[in-house]
Amino acid sequence: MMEVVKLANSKGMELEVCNYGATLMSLSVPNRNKEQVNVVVGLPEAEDYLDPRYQMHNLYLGSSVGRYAGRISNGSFQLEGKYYTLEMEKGVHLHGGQNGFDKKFWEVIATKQGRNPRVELSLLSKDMDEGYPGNLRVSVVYELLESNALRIYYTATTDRPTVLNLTNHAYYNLNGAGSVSEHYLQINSSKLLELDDKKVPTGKILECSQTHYDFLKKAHVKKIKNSGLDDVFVLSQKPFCASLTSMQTGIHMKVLTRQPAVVIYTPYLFPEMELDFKGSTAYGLFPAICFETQNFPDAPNKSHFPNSVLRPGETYTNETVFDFSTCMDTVRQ
Ligand code: FUC
Repeated sequence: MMEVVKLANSKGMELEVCNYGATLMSLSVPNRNKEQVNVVVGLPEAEDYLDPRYQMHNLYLGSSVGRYAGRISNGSFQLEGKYYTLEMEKGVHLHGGQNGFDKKFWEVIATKQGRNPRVELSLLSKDMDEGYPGNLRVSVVYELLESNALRIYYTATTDRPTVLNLTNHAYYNLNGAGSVSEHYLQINSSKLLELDDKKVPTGKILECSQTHYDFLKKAHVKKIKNSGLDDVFVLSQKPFCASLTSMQTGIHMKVLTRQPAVVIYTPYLFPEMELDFKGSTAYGLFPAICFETQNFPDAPNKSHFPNSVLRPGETYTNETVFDFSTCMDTVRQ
């Protein structure tokens, strides 16, 4: 059954989460004039996420992605001497498969209103779900901190060794509409993964300075030519991962995490002729940007990448904080 939980802190921040895909449907934060702006792209109603006209586009709007976020080469991996095959499309397995965590009904297990309001959702992914071994118990907490930050905290445990990579797939636009082209972006990374033509990591790590993906210094998102970013940045100076600033609304967002990487994704266009967005919002070219904090894609097949195996008795964690503030007229450092 579909459930929607709304949370609000005392500083004017509000969110909506639905249990289908443990999806972040909206996130309102105050702009520099204290007016509310929804900075996360969503659909009008929770039921709209079930609509095949939405699902056919594989957008993962605000979804919790798993069991393995990102791509796994040849749709297979080996673990403890056993070979596992996963669902595959065009030669790769993506975001946990056809029926990944984004398409499951999670259970709302606790909601707390008041100061630092939070909601916790849980999911049991059964042994061999989408081809992955082990009964995996996953939980996500969405918490609004009184400092005007959203904390997203994933944990998981298993009864058999498995591979795992969880992330949230929210698309941010700090103007609440239009394009993020004029937003300032900073990425605290000097290295990114080389990708092949299927967007699978080759195993090689490149220096950002050798590419036009150098965002160590703040620059407009529109600095990226062609079709935008869909890239894996290696995070080595934690927890500061990235920041995004809109001079139009004065909203500044900082992303903080201890994950090994962030996939930054700027879609070129949304299918606006076919889909209605929350608030009947109109978007443009480069409508939004995702910060998918996570392990390296294809780590199950690359032994020199960070460990992606979870064993019985261990607890997987991914904690990411999206911290909001406003600035008057200058670019925040
Ligand atoms: C990101 C990208 C993919 C995909 C998806 C919707 O994670 O890496 O290319 O398009 O999101």
